[in-house]
Amino acid sequence: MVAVFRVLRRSRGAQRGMVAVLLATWLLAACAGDPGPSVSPEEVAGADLVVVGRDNLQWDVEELRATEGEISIALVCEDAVNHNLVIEETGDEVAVCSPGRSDVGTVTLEPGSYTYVCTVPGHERTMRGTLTVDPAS
Ligand SMILES: [Cu+2]
Repeated sequence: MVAVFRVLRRSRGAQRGMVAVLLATWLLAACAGDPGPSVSPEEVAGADLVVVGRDNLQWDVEELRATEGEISIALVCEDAVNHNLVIEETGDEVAVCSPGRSDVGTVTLEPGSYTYVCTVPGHERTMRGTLTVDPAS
């Protein structure tokens, strides 16, 4: 584990910093023996889209764009609240996360405008974003 942090300390750039933060969160969660699913920081970084759910019941980003077909979406529960990510128009629950954990799921969408919401009770009013799906060129 020391070797991992030594490598991270030498890393440069915001993206590597983000991966380091996610990795640290994942290691802490793993060490705590928390139940529930979580995916590695590499899987989060490899998703087509990444959405963070915050304790103030807001998404970190409210406008996303993707290309039609199978779209992978990573959901990160940054703080102390559970969230999920549901495509309102199709009813697909793409991902679910518990505090400090993350999840990656896929959904297949045709071109159009969709709303991604968290349907945890009390969250749906403020946790709403727009996903624009473009046709494949
Ligand atoms: Cu939520």
